This record gives sequence, structure tokens and C-alpha cells, in this order.
Amino acid sequence: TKGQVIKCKAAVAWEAGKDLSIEDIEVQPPRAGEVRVQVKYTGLCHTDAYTLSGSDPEGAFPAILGHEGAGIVESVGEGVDHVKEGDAVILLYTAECRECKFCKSGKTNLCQAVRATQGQGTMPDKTKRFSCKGKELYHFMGCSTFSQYTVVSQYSLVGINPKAPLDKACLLGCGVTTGFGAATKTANVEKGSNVAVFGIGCVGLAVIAGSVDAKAGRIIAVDTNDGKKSWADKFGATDFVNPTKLPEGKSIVDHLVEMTDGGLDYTFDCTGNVHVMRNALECCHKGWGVSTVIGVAAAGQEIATRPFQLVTGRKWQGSAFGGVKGRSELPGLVERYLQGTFKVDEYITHSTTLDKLNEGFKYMKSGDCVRCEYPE
Ligand code: NAD
Ligand code: AHE
Ligand code: ZN
Repeated sequence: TKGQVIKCKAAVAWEAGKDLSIEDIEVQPPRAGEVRVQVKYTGLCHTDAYTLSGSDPEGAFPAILGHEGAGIVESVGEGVDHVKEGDAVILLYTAECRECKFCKSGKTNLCQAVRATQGQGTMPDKTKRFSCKGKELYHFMGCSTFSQYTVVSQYSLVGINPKAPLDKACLLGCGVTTGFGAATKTANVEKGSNVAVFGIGCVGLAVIAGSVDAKAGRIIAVDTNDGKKSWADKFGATDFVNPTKLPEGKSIVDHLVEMTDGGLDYTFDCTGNVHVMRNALECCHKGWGVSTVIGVAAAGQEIATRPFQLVTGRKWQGSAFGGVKGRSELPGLVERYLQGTFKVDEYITHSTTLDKLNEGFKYMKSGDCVRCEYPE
């Protein structure tokens, strides 16, 4: 197939707010600096649903969504030297080129080498590799994993130990790495510190796992769904609070501040709700508490607080892909997974197939689904 157009199946998002439709598509060969990957497994993330809903200002249609995938390199374009045909890879929506100002700064994982064109839904040379029924399809987050084959920049994937089962490793492409890294890298939770995690989906559970890894003291899980208590327990949270079931007149901020003698050392928003983000900041301990925003809020939504909250020593920050540099750091997480010191299997609750992908989106919204994945 090398050098030739591949015909395969993909889930096409023709327009915002509509179900995906399973289509036969054509995938062009990779050009210089690009890689064509046979996607083997992909997870479904709330960000896919967010973009499909039309709330994402970067959403371009028709497109192939999906960004939490793992597969095998089918062929590489000219000049690609860090992966080769047959390698097992995880796709990276946060690229790593190692050359740009951002990569070289040592201060961030937000490589900008391909970010502008990625946001426009094209390859770095501003063209697309997918077509269906004579129409070109946009790429998504530099990955487009809801297709049996995809083409990505060489900076948007990392080779991993071929012993890693790809049905599990795909989750490292987003949810698990994001939450774990937000706790261990972005916030750098310290031994003995008190943590509150708002929103116990895949991302929130991974924040709990990261906090356990960092030997945090109390880890308070906060979710409006009581069904998440047993999940939080299983991942190592010490307490569970449902903010809709507090005594009358008691706010979640007051409740958490009372529980922790003055407030939390570290808090995380894993809901994408801007009101929750405010509460997560305001329950931080005066003088040093740090709140990390992970959730993605729709276009037009804004966060607010009294500046006094910051003046008195609380800090507000955000985290993308857990602050993790994909090419440099994901292989190490895969090794930890293989050695049994890092959970991945435990997040998977549902599975589906490509032709039933819309059902997968329904599971994702059902409240009892942590991660749904499917083989291509
Ligand atoms: P999810 O829907 O599985 O989990 C969200 C949880 O929040 C649910 O359990 C829900 O019951 C709970 N929740 C909703 N409203 C709440 C409230 N008012 N108070 C407390 N809990 C509430 O989602 P997920 O896949 O875990 O993703 C979480 C968020 O993180 C999403 O917004 C997603 O888009 C975003 N995300 C960001 C990054 C990043 O790099 N920054 C990466 C992945 C996902
Ligand atoms: N396109 C959206 C932004 C979405 C967003 O914030 N994405 C997160 C990853 S979510 C993964 O599930 C992120 O890492 N952002 C950093 C980046 O460079 O996109 C919008 O609202 O414009
Ligand atoms: Zn995601």
C-alpha cells in the first residue's frame, strides 16, 4: 500500500450536531515529514463530543474526529527518521518537535510547530489527506483517529514498546496522561498535601491516581453523580462529596474549607464547568493553594472570581495533556504500565465498534461510562 491511496472506513462528522456516519473514504499517502498510521484502537473523549456539538471555535466540518488513538505505522514520508513501518505508536494531539521556541524553553509541553494548521484542520502544508464522495475532509487535533488509517505530522506521534497492548495504550493519548500529568507535573502535588478533584470521569480519576503516586494526604473527590464514589474509592480517594447533597445553605467551598482546616493545597477542575472552576479556586488554602483547570469550556464561556482571591495567595493555572511532552515522556509511562506501577486497564468500562460509534457517544454521556474504546 506504500505510496498509494488507501480506501478504508471512517466515521465522518459531516456537520456539527449530527450523528457520525460510517463511510468509505480515501486516505492519501504521507508527504515529506508525515506518517500514515493504521489506527488499531481509539478511545472516545468528551472533547470529541464537545467539538461535534458545535461548541468548539476550532471545529471545522466535514471532519474525521478522534484524538485518543494507538496504531501501527503503515508508511512514512521523506525525512521521517524517528519511526518506521511496523512501529507501534500513540498519536499526540500535543505535538513535540524539539526545535521550536516552546519545545526548547523547558517551560511547557505546548509545542507550536504544527499547532496553527492543526487548529485549522489541515496538515502543516495546509492541505488535507482525507476525502469522501469527492469532498475533502478536515483533520482534527492533528490525529483523526476515527478512521482505519490516518496521516499525521511526524511530530504528532511517538513510538512505544511493541509489547504494550494497543487497546490499553490508546488511553495514554489523552485522558489518562492528562489527569496523571496534571497532578504529577503541572501542579506537582507534594507528599502529604490535601487535594480536591472536581469531576470524576477518566480525567478526574487519573488526577486521583497521580495524587496517590505523589503520596498526597487527603484526596477529596467531588462529583454530582453518587455513582462516582465507588470509582473514586477504587483509585485511592480518601473522601467523596456530592455538592448537590450538602446541608441547606452550605456551599461546596465552605464545606471543603471546613473539612481541610482552611482549604486545599491543590484542586483540579475536570468538569469544564466555569462555575465549578471558580469553586475549585476559592476552596484553595489562603496563601498557597493552587487550582489547575483541565476541563474544556465552550466558546463564549468565561471564568470569574474576586481578584482578592489571587491577591491573598491562591493561584489559578491550566494544564494541557498534563504538561507531558509526548515523544520524550510517553514511552516511560508505557514502561511503568507494563511494569504494573501505573493503572490504565481500570478506566475502560465500555467498548463498541466503528459502525456503532454513535452508540459509544451515547455511553460517554450516560454517566456510568469512564472510557469507551473500540477496535478499528
Ligand atoms: P467526564 O464527563 O467523563 O467527567 C466529568 C465528570 O464531572 C462527570 O463524572 C460528571 O458527573 C462530573 N460533573 C459534572 N458537573 C459537575 C459539577 N457541577 N460538580 C462536580 N462534578 C460534576 O469527562 P472526562 O472525559 O473525564 O473529561 C473531563 C473534562 O476534561 C472535559 O471537559 C474534557 O473536555 C476535558 N479534557 C481536557 C484535557 C486537557 O488537556 N486540558 C484533556 C482531556 C479532557
Ligand atoms: N479547540 C478548543 C480548545 C480545546 C482544548 O482546550 N483542548 C485541550 C485538549 S482537550 C483533550 O481532550 C488542549 O490541550 N488545549 C491546548 C491546545 O493547544 O489546544 C477551543 O476552545 O478553541
Ligand atoms: Zn481528549
